[in-house]
Amino acid sequence: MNLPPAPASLEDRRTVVLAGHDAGPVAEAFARAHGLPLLAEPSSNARFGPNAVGPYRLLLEHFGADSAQPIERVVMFGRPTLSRPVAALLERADVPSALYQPVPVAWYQPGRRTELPLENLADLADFAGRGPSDWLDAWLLAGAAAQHALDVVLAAEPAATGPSVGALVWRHARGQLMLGSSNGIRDVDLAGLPAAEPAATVYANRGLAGIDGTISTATGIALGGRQDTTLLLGDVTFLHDAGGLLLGSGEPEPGLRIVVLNDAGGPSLICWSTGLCANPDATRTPSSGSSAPPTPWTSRHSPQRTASGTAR
Ligand SMILES: Cc1ncc(C[n+]2csc(CCOP(=O)(O)OP(=O)(O)O)c2C)c(N)n1
Repeated sequence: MNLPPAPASLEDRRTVVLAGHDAGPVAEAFARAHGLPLLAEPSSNARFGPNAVGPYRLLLEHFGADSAQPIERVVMFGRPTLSRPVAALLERADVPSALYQPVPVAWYQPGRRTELPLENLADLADFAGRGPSDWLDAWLLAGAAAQHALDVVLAAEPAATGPSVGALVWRHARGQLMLGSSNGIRDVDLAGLPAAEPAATVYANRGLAGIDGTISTATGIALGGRQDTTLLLGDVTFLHDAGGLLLGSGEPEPGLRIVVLNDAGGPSLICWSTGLCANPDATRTPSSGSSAPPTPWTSRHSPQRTASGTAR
């Protein structure tokens, strides 16, 4: 998708494009047309292209109020749900934000959210302005440095970690990709390198981020989409819906690859039961989390292996 380049008459503004769940490729096209950095969650289906900054979550402070280049405005597509730094940015009264909302969405309740809803791209363009010449470059440079630092940390960790598995799944998934709650999708948000073009259509249960029926949902997506489908999910979510692996006789076998991040039940459960993880972004580093190192179990969804709880 392409949009016409932003007219030169628009104001120069240090705006960021935030693409939350279900934003769609229009967010990428908008960022490109306006020369703005694109901060895109994995299930935005906009995490690609030359303006996308993968580890953006680590950089919001770098472009914070006291920095040399503070963020001035936020243009939002879809619903961001994944990280506290993003929530904190949206809460800032000194950074106006607007939401592209061509049709009403259930989660946007006027009076309860601060973003200005705008129905058309022309109004959004006026709000966003154009990125000053060094704005996008500053983000891309900082993004490359953060990605390099992340790669070094992940490479130094001999065991599989959530972010390292998430990055691999993101890189290799083709067709359709479903990302489970709660850390699977966050690991990809942190470590999944944006590609030039989208390689897979991404699905996730956001909003309440339910773990119910994750395997069943991915099975339906695989069968309905008739494409190779990958599901990344945590061990608790996997066990919670293990019944979803069962296929009745005569039911078609989905082309579903399941990657389970086995971290022995943590860290969400550890956070909840101990209250120690008030800031998951600070506590879930590649080398922290539960006491057991995560082990990815991968399996092709197969009816022969389902009933006995397989997927080793
Ligand atoms: C139906 C439902 N019940 C409870 C929750 C709360 N919840 C969110 S994540 C989670 C545990 C997920 O654990 P796991 O699958 O191991 O993933 P990880 O936390 O390791 O990413 C639970 C119980 C939920 N999201 N949905």
